[in-house]
Amino acid sequence: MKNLLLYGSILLLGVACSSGETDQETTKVTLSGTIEVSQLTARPVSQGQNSAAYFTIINGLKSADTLTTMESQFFEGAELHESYTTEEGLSGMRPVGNIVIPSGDSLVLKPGSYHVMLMRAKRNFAAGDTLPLILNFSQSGKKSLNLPINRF
Ligand SMILES: [Cu+2]
Repeated sequence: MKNLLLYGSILLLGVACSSGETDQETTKVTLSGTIEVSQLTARPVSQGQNSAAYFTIINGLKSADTLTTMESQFFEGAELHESYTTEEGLSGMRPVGNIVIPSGDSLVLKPGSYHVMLMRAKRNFAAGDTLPLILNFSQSGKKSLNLPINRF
């Protein structure tokens, strides 16, 4: 009888906790349990030249994940860059190291901001082509993307 009462109060506690969590829903995205990548696109490129890839990463995991490296079989190198403009109006870009995406947060790559710099293309990519790119995450591993080429 004593045990039954105890069990009952634990159950009640459990219910109280879970309803409390839903009230405190402050994350920007729903936790789907996966990393999702959307709004994929990349710039046209001629062999030997550089391209840039853009997309949005949504972290639907219950924990943070880190974008570590990226690779494409059709480019000699690929790295995460950030475009910047100084107070003097000078603009440029610099490599960004590993980037942490908190749980329920997103990372937007777009022109003038974060982008994947794709270096020295091994072939031409024109509008309408598809460019394969692999993203490596510390928690969720490899993510294979196919980016449609678009003019900007
Ligand atoms: Cu760049």
